[in-house]
Amino acid sequence: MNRLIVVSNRVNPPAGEGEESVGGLAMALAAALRQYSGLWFGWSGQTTPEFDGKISMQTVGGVTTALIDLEPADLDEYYNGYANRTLWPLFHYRTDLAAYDRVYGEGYSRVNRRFAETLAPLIGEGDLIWVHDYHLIPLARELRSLGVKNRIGFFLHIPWPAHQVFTTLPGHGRLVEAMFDYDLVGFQTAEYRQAFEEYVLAEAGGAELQPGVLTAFGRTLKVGAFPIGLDAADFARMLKTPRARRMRDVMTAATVFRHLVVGVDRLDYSKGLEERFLGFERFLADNPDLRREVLMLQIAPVSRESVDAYQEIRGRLDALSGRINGEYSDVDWNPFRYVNRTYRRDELAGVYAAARVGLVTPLRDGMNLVAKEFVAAQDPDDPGVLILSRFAGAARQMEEALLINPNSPEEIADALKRAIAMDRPERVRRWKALFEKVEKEDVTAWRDAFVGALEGVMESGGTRPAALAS
Ligand code: GDG
Repeated sequence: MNRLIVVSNRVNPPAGEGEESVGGLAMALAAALRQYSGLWFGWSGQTTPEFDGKISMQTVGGVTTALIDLEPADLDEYYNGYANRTLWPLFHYRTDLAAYDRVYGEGYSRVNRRFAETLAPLIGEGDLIWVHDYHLIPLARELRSLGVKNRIGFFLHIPWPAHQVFTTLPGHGRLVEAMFDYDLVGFQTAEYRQAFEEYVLAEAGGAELQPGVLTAFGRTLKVGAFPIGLDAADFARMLKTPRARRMRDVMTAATVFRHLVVGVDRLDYSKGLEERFLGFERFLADNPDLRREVLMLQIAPVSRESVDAYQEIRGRLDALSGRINGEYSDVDWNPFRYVNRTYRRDELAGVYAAARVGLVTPLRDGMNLVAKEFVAAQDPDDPGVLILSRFAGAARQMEEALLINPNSPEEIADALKRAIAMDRPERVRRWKALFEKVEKEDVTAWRDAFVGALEGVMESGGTRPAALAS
């Protein structure tokens, strides 16, 4: 087996039992690497006054990590700048929030070069390199310029936007050209892959040589859809822990004679939280007879606080949750609980287990692992109902959920009513179909499919240009 080198912006191996960091990517990568002899390379999350290329290596939770510090300007221009103020909003269709600044682009290139220069000496012959997410799109280009000839794959965790949206990015051609220095590029769904192909064909003068093999910029590239999944076995183990059970019991006791509706999201404008709150408000307004029968709990730990759009949405959510409780609370009862704390993963599992409805309504989402966690946590004999946005990548696999348009408060309100009224046989039937997929299409299947495809690049004759093939 070849050694696997995973590269991502942040490296967050599990700190301890149940204490993994918030964010789908971190969850998935820790799980994927645990069973692989390999290395996880990336930013430590710390800054240093002057970049020195120093690598700190350690082994945590069975995973070997190689961490570098970045300069404060890197943090501003690369991370908070190009990654989170330009690419993130744009790829989530928020062109209104996307900021374009030459300094951001320069920071992005500089940090990708720094990653490449520090990583290159660690790469051995035959190592497979797997780069993750939108922070590091040009990394293969930088590595190739340093003479690295290994197979390099890239996986995009967020959506690939439609052609018309993507072309609003200044310098879009350069970004896509850099992607052709990978051997394999993976997307969460076939829809994102198709959007990428459409761009290559329409905008870059490329062609499809055969299904899943594109040519453009004088190079060829393999592309594929690899839907990410949960570490289903670990999640099942966690559900049985005393902490998870206790949390389930606490939440069950707190909702006697009431149904718990739960949402769990990083506090991000792509997650559709405002629209969800409005949908719940509409449900309360439309259904006076059901008001006392539900409690909605929204867990939303804050993220990316130094980006202004995140501070603004936080303010709006505080106001909305206050308005809903102000309007509908009674002396002995309130309908809505909104918390910004971060919970342990085992505690979250317990919360999901106690819930009758999982409300997952992102406006755009590459995949969405919360939808899968909710399904994995349900009691097979009396499962809850998943309400899922049709704009989450997960909707492509999870058709048995109640699929809704998250922009419509009416659709959210109607789906809540339907979920609460749904009889047990229908809940069991829907849940079974969903659970089978969550279990089977898990993080191991995802990793094996991607790494297998990357390994296959050379074996099938190589799709890299002759000049680069080793
Ligand atoms: C990106 C893509 C894609 C949430 N609150 C707490 C907590 N979480 C955990 C959830 C879940 C994870 O964070 C969030 O994962 P998502 O998949 O929903 O979303 P992103 O963070 O935006 O991840 C996404 C993913 O990458 C993987 O490819 O699915 O589309 O945007 O696991 O449970 N975890 C803890 N405490 C919390 O309070 N411990």
